[in-house]
Amino acid sequence: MTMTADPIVRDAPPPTRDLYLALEQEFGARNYKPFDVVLSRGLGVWVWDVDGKRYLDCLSAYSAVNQGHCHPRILAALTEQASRLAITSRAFMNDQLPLFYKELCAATRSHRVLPMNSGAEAVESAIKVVRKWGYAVKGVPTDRAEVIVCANNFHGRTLTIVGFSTDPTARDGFGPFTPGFRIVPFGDATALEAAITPNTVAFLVEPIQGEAGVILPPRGYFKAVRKICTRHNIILILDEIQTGLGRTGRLLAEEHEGIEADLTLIGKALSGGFYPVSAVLSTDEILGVLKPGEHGSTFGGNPLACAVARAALKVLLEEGMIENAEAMGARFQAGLRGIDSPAIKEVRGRGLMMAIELHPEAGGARRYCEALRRRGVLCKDTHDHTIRVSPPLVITGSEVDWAVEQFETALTRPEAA
Ligand code: IF1
Repeated sequence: MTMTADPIVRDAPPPTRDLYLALEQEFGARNYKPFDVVLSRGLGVWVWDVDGKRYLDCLSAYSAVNQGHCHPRILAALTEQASRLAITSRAFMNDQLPLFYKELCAATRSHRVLPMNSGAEAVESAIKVVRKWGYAVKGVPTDRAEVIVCANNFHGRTLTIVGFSTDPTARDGFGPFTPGFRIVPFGDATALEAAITPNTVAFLVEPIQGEAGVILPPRGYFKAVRKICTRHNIILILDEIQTGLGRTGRLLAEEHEGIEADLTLIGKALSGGFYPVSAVLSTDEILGVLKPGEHGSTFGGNPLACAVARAALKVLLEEGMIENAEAMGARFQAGLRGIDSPAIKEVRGRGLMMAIELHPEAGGARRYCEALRRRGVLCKDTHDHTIRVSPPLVITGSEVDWAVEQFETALTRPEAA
């Protein structure tokens, strides 16, 4: 590989915004089209770019910084542990993982935890576990296990996962794919029951479909889903990687539905945004099918990840962030619903997981996100016409009110924004 000379001369003045953009253009894979804002600092709900401009972060790294950027207590746990012991491999035990297990099981009423790193890894691990449960416990013939998923799902970017995506952008050009998945409409319990065969081992679903545009389930849907899964002895997997850890105003979004999953996936804010930490939460019967040597990961359950996650969970529970998400979500949604703009088709949300769907004639959500950026608010569009709105759960009432004013200007006078 021929390397070019170091583009950033070490004793030169700090690079300019344009140099950062040029370097990314020259050396980076182009799998994203980011807004051309170059961030360099974050604290709480605020982030600053390299020119010193401040923004209110209404994306929260897709709900990875529910606790706010650079939360001091999580940072302290990170630096203390990193100065003592970072990783041991799972060939040996460490003094953080058992405590992580205990505290996470207590908070989520789970019996067992499988620690992983990325959300997609947790999803992949769950698919391996439920297939093995199907063969070892349910008696499904080997290699015949089926998992049901929903149309418009988003569960990550690995090959198995994109193989059951219904988004052509996510799956086209990456085949062949993993077999053993059936797709049903989200929100339709009758369609779910009709798709079940004797080989079905699990139903994998998001409590609220995030990437699809914050699509809430019909009232009673998950109560019906819970009954169907129990009746047919199939595992209900709730992917709470985005909806979990306070985002919707509850620790887990399932609480709004009055049900309990058989297996729950969490990630993102499990580390407060400091480190990739994910987990598969379930029961002895289900996670008990994994025997030593059958599954693992170099970094899964490492002491640094566990120390960070223990602190992230602690501050989430101790600092009233979940209750704040409920209260500030109601205030934010009321403010957005009060905006009189012909561009707005619908405001959706639960807690601080929100979205503004625009009419197609409005000209596309990215245009309004650009206007918001000029007003000092960072948002992300999804599927052309929807603006996702998900600030950190530490947002205050006055910050919500200020943000709503910027949305009002951007959505009524985008050219003036
Ligand atoms: C990107 C989307 C959100 C997730 C749910 C599993 C995962 C995710 C419900 C996988 C990850 C991320 C991926 C990230 C952007 C973001 C995203 F826009 F892609 F779809 F949030 F909606 N389950 N979502 O939301 O977790 O492996 O990423 O840790 O791919 O750009 P991961």
